[in-house]
Amino acid sequence: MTRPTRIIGAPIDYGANRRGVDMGPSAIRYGGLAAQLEDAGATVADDGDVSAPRAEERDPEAETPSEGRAKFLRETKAVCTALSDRVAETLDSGELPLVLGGDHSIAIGSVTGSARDADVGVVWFDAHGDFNTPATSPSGNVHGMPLAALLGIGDFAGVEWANADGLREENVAIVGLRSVDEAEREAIRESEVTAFTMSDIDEEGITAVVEGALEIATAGTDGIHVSLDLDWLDPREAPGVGTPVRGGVNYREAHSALETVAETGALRSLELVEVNPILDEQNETASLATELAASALGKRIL
Ligand code: HAR
Ligand code: MN
Ligand code: MN
Ligand code: MN
Repeated sequence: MTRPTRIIGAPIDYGANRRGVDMGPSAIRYGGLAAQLEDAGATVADDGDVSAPRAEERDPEAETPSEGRAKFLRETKAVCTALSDRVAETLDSGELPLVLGGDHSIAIGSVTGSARDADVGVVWFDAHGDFNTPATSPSGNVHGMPLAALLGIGDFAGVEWANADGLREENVAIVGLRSVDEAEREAIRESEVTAFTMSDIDEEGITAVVEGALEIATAGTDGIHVSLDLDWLDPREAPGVGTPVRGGVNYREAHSALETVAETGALRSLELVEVNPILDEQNETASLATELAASALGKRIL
């Protein structure tokens, strides 16, 4: 009893330091996505990719909200605006959008689309907080900023295209956090967002933590968006990511987490981001991403 699922690729790497995640959508499709989703009982349609501005048109420092840096924000805006529309249209037609990144900046498009006409909660599986702003970012890379952008933190306040209408801080849970910049840490603390760190997972176990996160994301909302950054997993399981951080969840914990998501029946939209085929080994990170998507849609492994 799965909703029909529509795949939307967002092949961009403007938000990241290292090239390669723009090939993520191809690698994930090639890694057997459609077959996995059908195994989960889904009917699958593929929309192809949203178009991305070409590299030679790039101007890294264009259109940063105010002080600070956000590289390629103009290009990110163009892609995210198109993606947001596609996600909203997909939901309107009763299908579940499955967005393939691309770097994590595309979440600005996915979540604004998902939260356009509904109240949504977000579960953010990630090693990183993604809570920087142009003023606090040590790198200027927008993939370290999408949660702050969606919630209108700092300079992102009132940035219409990047703020998610139907998303409230108290419905956001980050899961698996283990790499966070100082200013980011402060901003997360000051917000109503809940962060579950790897230490929380050590102490309470993956099931209790994910249940806690889902409680936060489903409280008073119409459904949840799950943003799965593959660097959430330990680099031993998912080597093909641009910013690996040791000490992540293992294969079984990851599956268990996404199976717990499926059990809520509240999944509204899903995205798989930060797969970097250039750094991957035998496309294993991309195929792992397809497996985890299937788990989120209700496939059980024993
Ligand atoms: N916090 C660092 C920065 O802002 C690292 C960015 C995060 N990288 C990601 N996102 N893959 O999860 O530059
Ligand atoms: Mn991320
Ligand atoms: Mn990350
Ligand atoms: Mn808006």
